[in-house]
Amino acid sequence: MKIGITCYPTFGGSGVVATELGHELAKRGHEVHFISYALPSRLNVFAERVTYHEVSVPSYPLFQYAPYDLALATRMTDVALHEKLDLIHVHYALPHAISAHLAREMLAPHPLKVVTTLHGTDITIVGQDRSYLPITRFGIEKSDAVTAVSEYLRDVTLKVFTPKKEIDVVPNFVDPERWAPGRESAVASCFTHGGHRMILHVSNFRPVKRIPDVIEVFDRIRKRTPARLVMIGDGPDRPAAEELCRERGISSLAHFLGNTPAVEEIIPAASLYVLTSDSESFGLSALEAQACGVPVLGYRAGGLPEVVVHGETGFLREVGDVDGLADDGAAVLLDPVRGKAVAAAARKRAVELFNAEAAVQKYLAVYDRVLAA
Ligand code: GMT
Repeated sequence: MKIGITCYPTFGGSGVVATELGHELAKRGHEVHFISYALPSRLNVFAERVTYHEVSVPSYPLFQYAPYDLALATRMTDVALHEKLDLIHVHYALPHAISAHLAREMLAPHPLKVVTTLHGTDITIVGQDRSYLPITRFGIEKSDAVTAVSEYLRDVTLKVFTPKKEIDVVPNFVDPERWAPGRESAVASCFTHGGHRMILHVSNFRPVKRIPDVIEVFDRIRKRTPARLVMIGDGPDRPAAEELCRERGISSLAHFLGNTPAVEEIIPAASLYVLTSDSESFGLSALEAQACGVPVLGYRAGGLPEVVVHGETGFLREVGDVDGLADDGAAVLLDPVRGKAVAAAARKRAVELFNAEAAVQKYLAVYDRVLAA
């Protein structure tokens, strides 16, 4: 099969999922063409059967906002025609599903199928803005197939957008060999020396992540057992988070690493992973942590309960219950037998339920269905 993939290339779960899917499809003999405005951060352009096509968006004095969606549709058309794509799989509805629809219209009667994967805020936040809701619904309805990364996201989509469309759920996945216990690099040990336990958070530091809650949870745990906080990623709420650490007098225990590559070499050294988002359609980083045998502390919100099983692979509390999360976290750190059991269960469930093979087969079944239609 010849598949075009469009995603946001920067740090973020939807681009990561799209990139990993592309690699997995290429490994299985399919030809994959990435179409985006920059090289996706995890894309290996040297992999066999993987090609990257950049979208250039020329500026012009009349354009206050250069129309990326049109430049993308044009590049999709060009790639589809010359590389003979069977379908385009877009990740994140806006504007990708609309651009793909435009490309298909421009190519007609040459056929091009469009598959759209909904990831999160394309449905829960930005897609619900009045300026975008009707066109998000249009993009969903015009797609030949639509998938969502969790049951939760599918249900929200059906309720809010009431599309005349079936939505398949294909949960996100991990490569269980790459995300595995014991794969930490020597560098990670600088956070655990002196008997400190590493408490980890990875995100884009946006309000939805409730970054102050991560620090509150950490501050409570470190009073009960020696610990260090490692914060990976960057975004608008990082300066306030650093300020909060200074106010609490815990700056020397809190390490803000920014957008660090090779996170899989740090996660296995952590004892707990904290993800305190108040809305998370899936929580890919929580899955990656569990695959590395790291229990997750998080809120019972969005699709996270589909990823983390309370009391088994991690701990979930109501949004804002930092005391409860700190109690759960400290309890598991102070009881090594329990800690090992939760870590093992986290790894086992991640590998069994969210492995790449299962997800790729589900996506291939969707592709086969739309191509046969
Ligand atoms: O929807 C977003 O905010 C962006 C998106 C991303 O690119 O990181 O995140 C969403 O997609 C991820 C991959 O499917 C999910 O793991 C995240 O939970 C989801 N983010 C939210 O729902 C806030």
